[in-house]
Amino acid sequence: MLKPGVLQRRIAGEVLSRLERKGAKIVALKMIRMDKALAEAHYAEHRGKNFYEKLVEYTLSGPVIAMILEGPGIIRITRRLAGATDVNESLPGTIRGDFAWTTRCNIIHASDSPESAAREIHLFFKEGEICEWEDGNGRWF
Ligand code: FUP
Repeated sequence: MLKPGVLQRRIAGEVLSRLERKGAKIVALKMIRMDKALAEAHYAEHRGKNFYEKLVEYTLSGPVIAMILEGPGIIRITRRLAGATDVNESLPGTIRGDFAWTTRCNIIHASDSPESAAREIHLFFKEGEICEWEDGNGRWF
């Protein structure tokens, strides 16, 4: 999920391009304005932490771009491209390392396990919004 700062800063194409050029296959993509219930469900694991309220506030500060990416090892690869959560640790060359100044506004969310991916896909997408497609000869480009 590309957080509100991405559209606010006009870097949606740039961030999406990094994911795509690596080879991530987009099978669902949409721009939405999350509501409080969705933001709280999405970040339920952080409820009660000192950064939670501000995190939800940031998440609701503008539209987000939600997407489902597919590919072998996609979770690990996407999180490596995203970089470390803490902006003091995220390296140049990563999305967060290049574009995020504060940890709260760290630009991108990427599911951290197949279980959280399944949960988050269900929160953001209806079945008809997922578009499976074939990569021509079936190779992984
Ligand atoms: P990640 O899986 O990398 O998105 O990281 P977490 O699930 O641990 O954190 C979710 C979001 O909470 C982060 F993207 C930013 C925010 N956060 C803070 O604002 N402060 C913190 O100390 C930790 C996380």
